[in-house]
Amino acid sequence: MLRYMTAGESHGKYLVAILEGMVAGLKVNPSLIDAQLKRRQSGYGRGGRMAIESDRVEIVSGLRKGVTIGSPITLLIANKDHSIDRLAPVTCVRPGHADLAASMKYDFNDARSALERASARETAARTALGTLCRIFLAHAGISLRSRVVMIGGIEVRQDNRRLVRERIDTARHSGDTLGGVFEIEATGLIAGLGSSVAADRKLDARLCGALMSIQAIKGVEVGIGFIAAREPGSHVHDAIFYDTRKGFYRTTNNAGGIEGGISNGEPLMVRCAMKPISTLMKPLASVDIRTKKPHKAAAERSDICAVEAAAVVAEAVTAFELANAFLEKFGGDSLSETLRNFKAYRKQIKKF
Ligand code: EPS
Repeated sequence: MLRYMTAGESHGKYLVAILEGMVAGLKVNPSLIDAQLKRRQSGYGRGGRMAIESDRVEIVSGLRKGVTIGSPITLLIANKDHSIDRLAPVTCVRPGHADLAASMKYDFNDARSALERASARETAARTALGTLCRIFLAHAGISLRSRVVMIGGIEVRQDNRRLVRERIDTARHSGDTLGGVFEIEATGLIAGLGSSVAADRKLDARLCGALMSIQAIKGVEVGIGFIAAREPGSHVHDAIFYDTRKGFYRTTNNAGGIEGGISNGEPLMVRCAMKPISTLMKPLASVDIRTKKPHKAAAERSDICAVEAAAVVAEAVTAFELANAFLEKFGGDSLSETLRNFKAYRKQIKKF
């Protein structure tokens, strides 16, 4: 079993991730993690913070000579802006952010203490640990990618990038923010990851829960998702074919690669809906939590649109869930043992 924990505040000294359960014998090239951290910092519409930070990972445990040794792996990302103790209090809580509910929950009269951890800055830590999982998955031929499908109501295509940028610029000039939809695809999966018998081990349930845990994600669908609800079964389910060379295959993938809570060998297709960033430069009405008087919500440095970044985070989060499901199925304490088990199962599937 793989598990992780992250720690760190948006303007604290470090973001930290501890990954436990990764097999021994995995060679880790930190520059692969840095490349994903850089991708996470990019995208049109990011705020001033991204010009300050140049996220890089430092691995301080779990490796010997660049290779995992089975012990917990600790990943650190230093914050250049670590001004947490100097930052002004936030009392005019932002609608949409954790500010009000988390201040009530933890009994803070300064929402700064709540928002520092709730911030999407935490996703840098998850991107780092997810990339480690991705390095592991590559050994089994599994790869992941993502695509932004829609931003602020405009479908994103190769030929309309300018239009999308203009939409983001318009939002910026009017003190507003934008959300969107992105898609994650994982290929190279074998049938049988997850569970068709235990609710808490269903691959779709775990994936959707994990993706919903990414800041600002409000909806997740697998395959054609909500569209399946309005179409007849004959248009929804993917017919099954057999060929002696290819084995079992489909010509459609409306199920998004998961049937009955387990991978079916087709590409995994998941879509996420992200709400607009909740910090508005033209703030909504709110209330000062100290005076209880009406006051515009706080407006501090933030992004206009971070959908491209969220897609990178979602790749990493998906990689963790797939690596976890993979290790659950094939077990093993070393990479060679896990791959041996995997190859034996692959042989069994080929003969089926
Ligand atoms: C983020 C860093 C943050 C924000 C953003 C994500 O930096 P700062 O708050 O210092 O400007 O840009 O956080 C939020 C959108 C949020 O709501 O907290 C990052 O590294 O991704």
